[in-house]
Amino acid sequence: MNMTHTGTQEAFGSRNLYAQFGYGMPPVRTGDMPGAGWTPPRVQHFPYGTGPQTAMLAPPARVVRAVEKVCVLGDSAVGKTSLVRRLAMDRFEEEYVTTVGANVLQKRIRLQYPEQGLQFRLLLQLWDVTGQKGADLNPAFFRGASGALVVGDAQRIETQIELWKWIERFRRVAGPVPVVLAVNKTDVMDLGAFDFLLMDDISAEYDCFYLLTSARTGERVESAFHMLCEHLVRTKYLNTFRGGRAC
Ligand SMILES: Nc1nc2c(ncn2[C@@H]2O[C@H](COP(=O)(O)OP(=O)(O)OP(=O)(O)O)[C@@H](O)[C@H]2O)c(=O)[nH]1
Ligand SMILES: [Mg+2]
Repeated sequence: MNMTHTGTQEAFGSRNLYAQFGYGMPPVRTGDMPGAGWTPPRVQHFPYGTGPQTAMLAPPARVVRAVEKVCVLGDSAVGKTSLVRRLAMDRFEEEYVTTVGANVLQKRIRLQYPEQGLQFRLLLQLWDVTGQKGADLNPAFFRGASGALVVGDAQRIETQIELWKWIERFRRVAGPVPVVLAVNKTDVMDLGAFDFLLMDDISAEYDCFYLLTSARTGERVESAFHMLCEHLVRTKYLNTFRGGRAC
């Protein structure tokens, strides 16, 4: 194939093509050296996104901002307040002060979806709801929630058995929105008080995942909330997640 008379080579000269695209200089032959009257070739400017240098860059992501209510539920003293405090303030307290009613803290979370060219900036309103199931538990705490983190205690099997009741109580008011389960206090985990099969069953029954967390060490606390936000965005905005079943 004759490569000597292509338009590109006529415009730039083969040596300058090498220099422009960073391939290094070709072997210099004496006959190629510019003599008197040689002028440097014009540099070609490509419009943004059309040239060989920029063809591989992804376009900038479109930003979607949203405020989402997320509930944190589970039996008394499983560590709900501690998980929310760890996420929002990166702090942990040994002292147990039970929550009366509900407390609300906020946390900003960003999620990238390069395939869709979207970036989600969520302002999470974290509703840390009391674990007391008596008159204190107001269904208004769950109303309008986009998802929930339902928490059990790795040292107390009875709090894990109760998880499904919390999911049902929650979805009866909030609808079939995403739920993530957290079995908390893995730093002091008692393997005799933890049942993998039970957790597998509840997760399968209610279409959710579970994680083992520790509010004390911070282990998987961000992952648990991130996973919940992932499901939330996929169901509510991208429509690519199979949401949990209504109860
Ligand atoms: N070792 C250990 N202790 C924890 C962890 N998370 C919470 N705790 C302790 O467990 C106790 C109860 O924690 P809270 O976060 O107040 O529990 P809660 O679920 O909000 O309780 P209620 O508000 O009464 O429903 C406190 O003494 C915490 O310090 C953990 O990951 N590891
Ligand atoms: Mg609390």
